Amino acid sequence: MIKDVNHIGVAVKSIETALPFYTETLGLTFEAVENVESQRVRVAFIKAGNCKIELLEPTSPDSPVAKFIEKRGEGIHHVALSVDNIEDRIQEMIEKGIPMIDSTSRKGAGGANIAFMHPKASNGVLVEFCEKAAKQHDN
Ligand code: CMX
Repeated sequence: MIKDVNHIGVAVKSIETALPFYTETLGLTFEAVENVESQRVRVAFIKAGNCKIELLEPTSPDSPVAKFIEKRGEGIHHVALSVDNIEDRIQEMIEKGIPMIDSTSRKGAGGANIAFMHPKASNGVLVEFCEKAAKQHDN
């Protein structure tokens, strides 16, 4: 049911400041930057083999990512797992008694359909289901 790790989300104060570590020091490839208005974040994708690192920069002080950084500092924010048929996967989790933050999918970066589980289901790790959009840039 889980295909692979699609990306790892990392909360940062500034994409511009964080990016050179990944691109210059590690030599990974920067792919794209995008505003996800609905979630008040700017997102940068970095390719790391079959996985991606997704830098998340808050675009307003009331962004959930701004609150995360305020509470916990910069660092790993979520792990996103690739799935097909996301609505079915969400229903499966609900039937298994897993608390979902999203009981139906919403749009994430790259037009993907995404849904978050409550971190109490997974030892404090925020886990995202991620279903590629039909014409998404290989995200
Ligand atoms: N890691 C661990 N725990 C987290 C967390 C994180 N990153 N973010 C939130 N939580 C915890 C909260 O502390 C809270 O715990 P309690 O219920 O025990 O107090 C719980 O999860 C719920 O969090 P909340 O902020 O109160 O709930 P909301 O429903 O308002 O929002 C969430 C939850 C995860 C959607 C939001 O906090 C968030 O991070 N939104 C941004 C999502 C994002 O990254 N979007 C960018 C694009 C995504 C993509 O395409 O990949």
